[in-house]
Amino acid sequence: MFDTKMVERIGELKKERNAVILAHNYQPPAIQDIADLVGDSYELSVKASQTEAEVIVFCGVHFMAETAYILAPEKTVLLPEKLAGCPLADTITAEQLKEFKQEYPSHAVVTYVNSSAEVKAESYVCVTSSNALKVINSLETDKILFTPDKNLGMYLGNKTEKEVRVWDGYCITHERVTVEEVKRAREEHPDALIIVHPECPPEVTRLADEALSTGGMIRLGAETSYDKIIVGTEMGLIYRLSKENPGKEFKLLSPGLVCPNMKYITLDKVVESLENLKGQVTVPDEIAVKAREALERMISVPSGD
Ligand code: CIZ
Repeated sequence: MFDTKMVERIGELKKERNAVILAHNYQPPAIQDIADLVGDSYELSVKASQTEAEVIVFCGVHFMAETAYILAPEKTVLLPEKLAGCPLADTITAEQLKEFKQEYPSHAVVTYVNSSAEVKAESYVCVTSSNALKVINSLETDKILFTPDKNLGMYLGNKTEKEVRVWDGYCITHERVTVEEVKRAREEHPDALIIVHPECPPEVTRLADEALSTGGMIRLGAETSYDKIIVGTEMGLIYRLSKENPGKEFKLLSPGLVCPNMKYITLDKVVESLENLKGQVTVPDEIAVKAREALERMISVPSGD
């Protein structure tokens, strides 16, 4: 089927199934274009918890679909490609987190939303990069165990007065960005603003002009007076930034900023998923109940970095 036929078919199936399509900012252009909402994990979680649709097609990776199910267990949540995982989420298991907690029993566990449902269930609160600092500063305790992303955790540790101990996980895509790439971008584009994601290594975030979540990058893209912006996050965001700000130039900081997991979902997989309700994601009740508490604490703190 040609793309236009598939887009039409998706429209028909959406009506038949009473479905909503949510797509992460890192999804390929064709998927962003058919989505009802394109956003970061915070925005997509809020939408999942509030939608009146009966079916949620989640175009992203597995933990995002799981999060949608935990927040809206009465809905059918579909992930059109089951291989779409998150290597960062896989860097910690619930068992490992239990051991980490035993080592630091007086610390509160703050978990990045890029984590499994089981890990969320062992956490006090979840965060996204857009509200992590606000969440940490809102907690009564001064001692934080941050999982699983060490780079985001160290970034937050430098921004807060609190003690932040980090788990040794990282995003393989953001971890690849180097200091040399930032220096080269500065030399080649002295008139540009350089923004990076806080999942990048600390030496990279230190050299950039700003470290921001994808939601923060979208806001900055619209508001900045710079007309050239070098972007240090997954390439999918460049499409949205360029589409929403046609007068500005957005360039990818590093050719390595491609997450293969975010590219698995295609239009034909969305059609197949909606036709056959293929790729349903669920979470056992006992895990979902505890994970929901941590996610609801996250959602109660507004995003905006
Ligand atoms: O929170 C998210 O959606 C991710 C993975 C990155 C970001 O900064 O939006």
